[in-house]
Amino acid sequence: MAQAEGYRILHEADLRDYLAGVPDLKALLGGEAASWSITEVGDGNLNLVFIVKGGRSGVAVKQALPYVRLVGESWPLPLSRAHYEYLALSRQAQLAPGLVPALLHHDEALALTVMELLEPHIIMRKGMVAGTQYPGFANDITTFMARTLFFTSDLALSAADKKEAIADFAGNHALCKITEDLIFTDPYRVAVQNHWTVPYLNTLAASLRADLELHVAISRLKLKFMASPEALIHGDLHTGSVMVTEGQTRVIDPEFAFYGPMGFDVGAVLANLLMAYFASSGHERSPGDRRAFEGWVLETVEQVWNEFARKFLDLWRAGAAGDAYPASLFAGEKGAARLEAERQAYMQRLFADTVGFAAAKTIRRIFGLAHNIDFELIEDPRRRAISEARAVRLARTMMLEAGAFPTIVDVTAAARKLRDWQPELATG
Ligand code: SR1
Ligand code: MG
Repeated sequence: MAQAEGYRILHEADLRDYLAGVPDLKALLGGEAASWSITEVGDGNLNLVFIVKGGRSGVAVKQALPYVRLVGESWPLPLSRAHYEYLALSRQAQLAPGLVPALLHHDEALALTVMELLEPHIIMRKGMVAGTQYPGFANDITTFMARTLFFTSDLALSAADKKEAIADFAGNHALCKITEDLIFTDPYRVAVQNHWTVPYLNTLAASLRADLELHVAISRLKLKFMASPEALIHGDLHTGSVMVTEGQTRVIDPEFAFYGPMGFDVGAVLANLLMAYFASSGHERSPGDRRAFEGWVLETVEQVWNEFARKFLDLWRAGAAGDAYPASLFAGEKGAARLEAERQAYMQRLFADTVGFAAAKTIRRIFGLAHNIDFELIEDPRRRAISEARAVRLARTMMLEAGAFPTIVDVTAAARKLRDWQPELATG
């Protein structure tokens, strides 16, 4: 595979020499480079991730590979994604300080970024599989989303700045294409990379491929994803892109960032919480032993939407300097009241988008290429299929009947009803 000039895949020894050659990093790590411990820990789908520990402190190093790690060299992927990730992280650090890892160093040619080592944080998805509650998550993730989405939108930016910002991320189209294919297309057609819990979900998989109303609904969402540069979105905001302790939240991995629809990020968070909810019964050691966790998950689903909407609206009401909704068109008491009604209508549209994207994000994790450990770690395939079928049933209704979910409480009530629903499973 031809590689960009100056790029090489770093192995442990090269990385040690490389870091020792960057004076600030050498000093930060401390001690003799030869004694630094270097471990490759990447368990994501795309990149190499190293944890490096020196005599004084540690760092995390992420390097993009020229291909999709999950699949191999047969699926090339531009190294430029490291550039967009660095750009997004820099922007997010300004807009949501303390909620992303500190950036320490970036090397464009090596597609490599060195960041603060998040310790003792763990990937949130792993904690949730173990049944851990994160009481600060809803507050932190809603601050992150409200601030990054509002301040990069036309509500906060001039038209010129917004268009420049769109252009800054427009080259990240290969990553968008992954989303367009893996989320919005493949689960609904025959695709070699699709897989699901066989034989139990065979009938459900076939029904996705035959359901033209669903094909219309997912295609509308795809179009919205492709053609709605509303704000700088993270683009892959699932619970595997969040690192947590009980008290801290850090959002990582924005390599899919581009200007897209806000509901895609909010929907990703909600979908991944809902999948954790449906997977939970599959991780029970005794019947009902995770009920408290499940209650917290649904409470968090409600808080995420409600707090996000409240914070976003507060930012808008506090003074929107953007070129959308010019203040001169909404002067006086009547104007203010009309603008407030419009803000509510805006949030209602955003909620409908969020519900649709959450549904799409769920279906792709059960029938597409990239699954999640919430379901995958349920060892007994029959139990796994039951959890997955419940999640799909909710997702399908959310996608086809968004109007049946006017509020977030309608979503959590529907999820609660499906908690013990017994799906009919295929047998062959
Ligand atoms: C081929 S990449 C598969 C998935 O991994 C990333 O985390 C994104 O979710 C992407 O869709
Ligand atoms: Mg990722």
